[in-house]
Amino acid sequence: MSEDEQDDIILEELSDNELYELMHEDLYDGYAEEIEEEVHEALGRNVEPYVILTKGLVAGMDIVGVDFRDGILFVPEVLMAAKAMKAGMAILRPLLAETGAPKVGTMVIGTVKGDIHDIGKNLVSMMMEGAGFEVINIGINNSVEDFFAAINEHNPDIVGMSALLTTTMPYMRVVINALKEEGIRDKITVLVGGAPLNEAFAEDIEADAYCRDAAVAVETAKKFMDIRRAKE
Ligand code: B1M
Repeated sequence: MSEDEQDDIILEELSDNELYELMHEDLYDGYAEEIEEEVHEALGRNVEPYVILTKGLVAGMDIVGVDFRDGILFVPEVLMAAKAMKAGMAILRPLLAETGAPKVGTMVIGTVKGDIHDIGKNLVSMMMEGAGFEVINIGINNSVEDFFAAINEHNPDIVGMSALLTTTMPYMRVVINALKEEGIRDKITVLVGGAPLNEAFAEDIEADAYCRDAAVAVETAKKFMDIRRAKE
């Protein structure tokens, strides 16, 4: 959509579904300011932040992903889309985190070495905070040493690893093997996620569980916390 066409749109006149479709288009075009306005519009209608996140932002990013795969979009355009996505997420983050839930546990989460994708990991991080976890998000491109530095400092119940590339997912095994060598594997629950992973891979590298999306990550983390508490 051109900027002129964009100017003609009156957000208040759109139905919720039309608003989500507009968000998909604006995410695709990398229009961060428009995304911010649309997120505010949806919030003004009392739409749940999680619904805006999934129906507006995540669904829009899925479309970007398909066209990136098919060679219709290239890295600079996808970076713009990612920037717009982050602008929307920044508005939703405090709302998703402000549930006032008591602290459930502590999680260190990072994207593994060689991988700079962080949107999904940040989303998991936001949702975990919203569910009452203390989350230490160590960012992207993390080596074994980076994970260990965070583990030693924060003594987490859970370590979460994210990988979006088939070339970086094997690094998760390197981290898990290092935990075993240090003798701390049994003390930490390891959850893994990212688009190219699946349950069989998680089992193969001896992670505790694969999490398909952020909601599953929260459910799984809570389940493992219950098991840990029962053993205490
Ligand atoms: Co990249 N990229 N990218 N990219 N990129 C993918 C992953 C790709 C599938 C695109 C494609 O071809 N269709 C493809 C990988 C192919 C493969 O490995 N088989 C790819 C490629 C090839 C590349 C480059 C190599 C491209 C190049 O340079 N030629 C390059 C690699 C850079 C690097 O990492 N070294 C690259 C670069 C980039 C950008 C920088 C432009 C940008 C990243 C920006 C950023 O993250 N700040 C980017 C993006 C945005 C994507 C796509 C389009 C979208 C990823 C995303 O944010 N999805 C992606 C296509 C796709 O995945 N469909 C693609 C939205 C997000 C909400 O979902 O990340 O899956 P996702 O997270 C979900 C779940 O997976 C899960 O929960 C999240 C929320 O529900 N989850 C976890 C994720 N992590 C978890 C951790 C957990 C639990 C659950 O821990 C407990």
